[in-house]
Amino acid sequence: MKIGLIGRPKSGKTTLFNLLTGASVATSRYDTGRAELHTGIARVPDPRVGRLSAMFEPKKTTYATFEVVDLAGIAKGERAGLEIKDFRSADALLHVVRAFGDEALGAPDPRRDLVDLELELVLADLEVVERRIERLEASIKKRRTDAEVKEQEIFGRLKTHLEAETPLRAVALSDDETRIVRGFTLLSQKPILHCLNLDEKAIGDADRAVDAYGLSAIARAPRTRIGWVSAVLEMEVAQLGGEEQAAFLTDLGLREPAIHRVLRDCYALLGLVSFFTVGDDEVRAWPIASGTRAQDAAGTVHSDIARGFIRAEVTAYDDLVAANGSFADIRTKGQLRLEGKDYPVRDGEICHFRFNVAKS
Ligand SMILES: Nc1nc2c(ncn2[C@@H]2O[C@H](COP(=O)(O)OP(=O)(O)OP(=O)(O)O)[C@@H](O)[C@H]2O)c(=O)[nH]1
Ligand SMILES: [Mg+2]
Repeated sequence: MKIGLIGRPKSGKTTLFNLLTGASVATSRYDTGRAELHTGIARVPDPRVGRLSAMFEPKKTTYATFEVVDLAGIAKGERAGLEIKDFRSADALLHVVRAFGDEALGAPDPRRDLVDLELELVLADLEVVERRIERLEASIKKRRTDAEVKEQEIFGRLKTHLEAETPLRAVALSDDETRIVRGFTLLSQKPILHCLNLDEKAIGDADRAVDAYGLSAIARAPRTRIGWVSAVLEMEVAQLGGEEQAAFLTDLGLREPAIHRVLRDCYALLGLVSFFTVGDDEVRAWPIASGTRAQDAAGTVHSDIARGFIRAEVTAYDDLVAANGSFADIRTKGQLRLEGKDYPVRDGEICHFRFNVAKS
């Protein structure tokens, strides 16, 4: 799963990309903001993984991850940059919104930037949708097929919404319709997290920022979230370790680095939850779409395990912690459940899959 960073030039996208992925790509005050694309992997902080790892002392501890792509800034009316394939295939968008003053760019106006960006997405989609409708019309004129007539009806409906400047993420589609539309990688259909990049002096009032900038209505829109970070401040936090970092965060009135929350928000925006596998070799968080069946969850571990799936042994995280990691205790207490292939695995469950190795 992949999240795409988007926003105006110099809003702090690359700074945030570096924070999310632990990379160190030059930010644009130093390089001249060439239209290059950065890709990286973000690790999702999860205290449960740390706890399990402390209990099992495995050789290896693996956190859940997702992919991040960082795009060059999109100025108003400049949509060409949105065409990049690696970006269009993102599953969700992280919109970095400048909420800090800048000598060259002036006072911030997050609400304007939000509205402008949504409009760019809508206009980009409108181009795609109109092009598709033209093609379909021409094709139907030559030879009418039910499939194309249906597609024409769907795209016609999307066009109406886009013309009313409604992002498509607010439009309900059936599974069938979703499948038909998927290949067009429509941008306004992707869930979005607008992340206010606050001035470092403003983080004391961060929780009031959404109201202060007049964004409450937008925050309630479907599949839309608003979060905040101060990218510059987080850079300082990231450079400190252990107790120094803890003391610095306390001074700021923060319980944890703000970037941790952004990472978890992105993970949730992508519709992902984690199940865990534990053992002497590895404690690991596996990302799955919320509601994934046990057999498909097994498939994320290995396709052979999905193919030879027999049962999943499932334990709740809290129960395992209470038993201090003892599966013998869990068994005696009747807290180890055997579930079949259609069982929807829930966030935080510890799974052990029983399977047959297929003989060919
Ligand atoms: N004061 C302040 N400056 C910031 C903040 N975040 C980023 N900057 C600065 O803004 C400049 C641009 O940051 P980048 O992260 O390169 O911005 P970008 O959005 O990737 O820029 P483009 O790729 O050119 O669109 C850098 O000098 C950053 O240090 C912030 O929260 N506060
Ligand atoms: Mg950049």
